Amino acid sequence: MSVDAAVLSRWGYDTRVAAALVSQVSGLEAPPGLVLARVVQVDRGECDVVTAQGMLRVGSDSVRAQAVTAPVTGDWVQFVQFDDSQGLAVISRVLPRFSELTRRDPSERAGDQVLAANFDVVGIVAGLDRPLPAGRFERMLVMAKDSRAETVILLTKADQTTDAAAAAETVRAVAGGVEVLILSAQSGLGLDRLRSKLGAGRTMVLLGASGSGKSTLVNALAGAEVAETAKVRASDRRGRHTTVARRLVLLPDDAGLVIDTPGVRALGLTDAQQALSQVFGDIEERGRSCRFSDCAHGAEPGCAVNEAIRSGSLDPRRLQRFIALRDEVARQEPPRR
Ligand SMILES: Nc1nc2c(ncn2[C@@H]2O[C@H](COP(=O)(O)OP(=O)(O)OP(=O)(O)O)[C@@H](O)[C@H]2O)c(=O)[nH]1
Ligand SMILES: [Mg+2]
Ligand SMILES: [Zn+2]
Repeated sequence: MSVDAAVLSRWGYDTRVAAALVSQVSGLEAPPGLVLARVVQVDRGECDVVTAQGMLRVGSDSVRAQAVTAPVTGDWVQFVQFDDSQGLAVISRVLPRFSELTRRDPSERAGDQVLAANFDVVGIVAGLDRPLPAGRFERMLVMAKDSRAETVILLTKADQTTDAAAAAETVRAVAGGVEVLILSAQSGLGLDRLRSKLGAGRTMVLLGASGSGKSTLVNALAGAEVAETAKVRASDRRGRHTTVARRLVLLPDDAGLVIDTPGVRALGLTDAQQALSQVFGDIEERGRSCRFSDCAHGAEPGCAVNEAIRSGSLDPRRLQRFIALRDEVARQEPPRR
């Protein structure tokens, strides 16, 4: 490992990044003196990146640059280091990602939006100070599974409820085997278990509604106020969209890295067919016994899924949520050729 790589390993440099580095540029001569960096934050066409020499601001103009992909938080990139007088260095390559969190653009005008890249774990955060809507979990679970990283559900603010264990059971019922942790940033409950999901060079991205407690968890892990937090509205427990940018935070003592994200307003889904079957594997399993192999589990005769509902072994609301998500995914997928 080069000296630079050794320094950057705290920031997540590992064999996957090394492989991505050499897998690059077929036919394209790599310019000499490329600097390797990880994107900490993207801000209006510029990026804060970390190199072996420290933090730096570089351009992310993907038109001027050869980069075909727009860099996002967590990306590994390379840029040409100019002599200081030449102004802002511009990223010339974004390395292939080993994981990415994607949502459909809420305005529906642009295509998919990549929220973060190159993380090992997705932490789906929900606050126990408010009701836990199963539909929202399933939606976030599909996104998380689609990202190619490990998933964990983080039920935080356990100090705000009298029965955290019961809430966790409700979530486990839709979580399809995903680990559910009960946490409190206030009392410190569960934080050691959360830390064990991280560790040197490992990155976790936090996903969840505004006010669910993501930034507070980042601060608890960091042991310092590194992220801004704000009270939720007392009237309806809704958050205030306090965090405005996705930011990669290096935890002290080589405890790993966390990407804090703003509360997502609209969670679109993308190319999520496979992830959908993971989250709703039980429905798919039952569907194999339907009379028609392409049964949509609507009014078809001999539908094993609807039979499971009649017999009480499947929650009809779960089937409704499955159908809604399945149809949403189908609308987004390009027609099969
Ligand atoms: N009692 C208690 N309050 C918490 C806990 N975690 C977070 N909070 C409070 O919940 C509120 C919202 O927390 P944030 O961390 O700002 O939420 P967020 O998910 O980052 O929200 P956005 O940045 O808007 O997406 C703050 O007032 C926190 O103090 C907890 O474990 N216990
Ligand atoms: Mg926040
Ligand atoms: Zn069926």
